[in-house]
Amino acid sequence: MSNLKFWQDAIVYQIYPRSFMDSNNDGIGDIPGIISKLDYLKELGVDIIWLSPVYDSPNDDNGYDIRDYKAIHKDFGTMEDMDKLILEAKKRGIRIIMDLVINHTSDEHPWFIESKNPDSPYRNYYYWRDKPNNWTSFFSGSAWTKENDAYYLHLFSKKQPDLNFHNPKVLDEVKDIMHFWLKKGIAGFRCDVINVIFKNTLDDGKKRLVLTGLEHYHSTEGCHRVLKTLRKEVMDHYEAFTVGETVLVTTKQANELILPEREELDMVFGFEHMETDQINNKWFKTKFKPKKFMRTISRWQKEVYWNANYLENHDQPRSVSRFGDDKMYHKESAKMLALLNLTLKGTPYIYEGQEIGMTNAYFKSIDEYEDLESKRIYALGKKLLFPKWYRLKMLRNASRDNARQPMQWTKTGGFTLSTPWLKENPNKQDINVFDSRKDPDSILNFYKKLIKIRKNDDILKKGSFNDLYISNAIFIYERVYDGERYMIVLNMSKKIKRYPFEVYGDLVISNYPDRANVLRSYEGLMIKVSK
Ligand code: TEU
Ligand code: CA
Repeated sequence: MSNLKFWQDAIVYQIYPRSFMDSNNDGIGDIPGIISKLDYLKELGVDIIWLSPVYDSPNDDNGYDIRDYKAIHKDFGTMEDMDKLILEAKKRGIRIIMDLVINHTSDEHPWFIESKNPDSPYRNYYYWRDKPNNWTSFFSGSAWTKENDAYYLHLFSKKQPDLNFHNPKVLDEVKDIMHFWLKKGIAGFRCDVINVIFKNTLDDGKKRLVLTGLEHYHSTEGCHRVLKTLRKEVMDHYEAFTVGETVLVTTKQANELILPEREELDMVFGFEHMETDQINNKWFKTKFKPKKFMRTISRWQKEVYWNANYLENHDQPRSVSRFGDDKMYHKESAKMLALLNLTLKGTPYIYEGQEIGMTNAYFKSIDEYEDLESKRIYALGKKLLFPKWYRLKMLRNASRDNARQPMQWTKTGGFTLSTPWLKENPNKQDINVFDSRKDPDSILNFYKKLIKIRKNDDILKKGSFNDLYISNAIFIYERVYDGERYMIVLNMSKKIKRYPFEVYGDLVISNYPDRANVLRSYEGLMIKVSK
């Protein structure tokens, strides 16, 4: 691999627009707010912004339920604001990718409203049936809801009816939407739950603890066909890329979606490493086991053609709270995780706030949560007679609101002057952009340093990956390119550890001020090994 594509040679930063920056003080982040922070992102070294949905939506699932794919939600601004964002970003050498949510629309989308009439030409845009099957939804409960005399399928909330990709008209609509945005100059799409869009049959599924029905719609041939069409008829006409959000895929399935000769997607977000601290589903957490985690990352590094490397997004808890120690070793562990995120092979994705070490929310009451999934699971737990403290603990560990608290710009928040849509974290006092910029030793400045190193470095960008050592605490791997070699050594625990073998070379970057003959708590370093 000699010449990288622009998306292989980029740092991607995910913005969750509701929580990033509020420009008009209504408590909701917006597009002008994003524009006002472009210089900050430039300074950080961001090349591409992935924008979570900003389309018109009733916000049942914060924009992942789209009412109009060609309009901007009034909370976020106007189409002019959006055009300005694309332009202002471009001036700074930053490209924008949009979230493409095509597995489902909102139930308030005109297509769905029309489809309620059995004789409408839109009937077949969705899955309407006389009787439901036994499939269950990603948000728990049946995947079917009754409307008038029929049932419609929704893999997510009942306000997110699934589109029917057996209908060629649906595919045409999607092409049209993609052209619309690409013509505006965006650089591609993050494709929401893209590997479940094509349902083979609507037969009953094998009973499973979660997601009964999965085998009928997961990574189907029909899905591959749809992706090949979108690639050929849309994506190939632009300088743009796609990153798929692909739930429950193996490395083999990932490759089947992204290998260049397949002509489907460019890269995918795997979930396997995010599942290493859970039993069966995300609500049942186990203690974080570095060995399992690192083995999984390592396997993806070795087996997948090109990785989208991430530790956080708008659905996941904060990485420093989950894989590090957000109290005693906040700085050390956040920087160690930065090293992991930015020294792997593939395209690194950073989620807003990760670069300053924002933590989980630690809400104490159900009233503080906003996310529909959290509310549903809390109610379901009650039905199942889980005690209240336990239900709150489940949310504290795994609620999506952990990632959705407003971005912490200053000691007082700096996100809005009014009441934010979701409570701010009181630790904004200590964890915020303003203070981080001034402190040369901050997490933010560590990210900047690391990004700068990566930008001018063929070993990190193009080098091969080999794991050298994985234990319950320590992860050592190397990146090799053109006879040159980096060794990355990470202690993923607070225990002080001996080196498993001697490591020689020049220190390139480390999260401790000096080097010692042991690995200190959450120590992470990168060493250039001489030829
Ligand atoms: O997420 C898909 C998905 O399967 C999950 O990660 C998920 O929503 C959840 O955490 C289940 O436990 C995507 C989006 O990222 C998510 O925000 C949306 O809610 C979902 O699709 C539906 O569009
Ligand atoms: Ca606003």
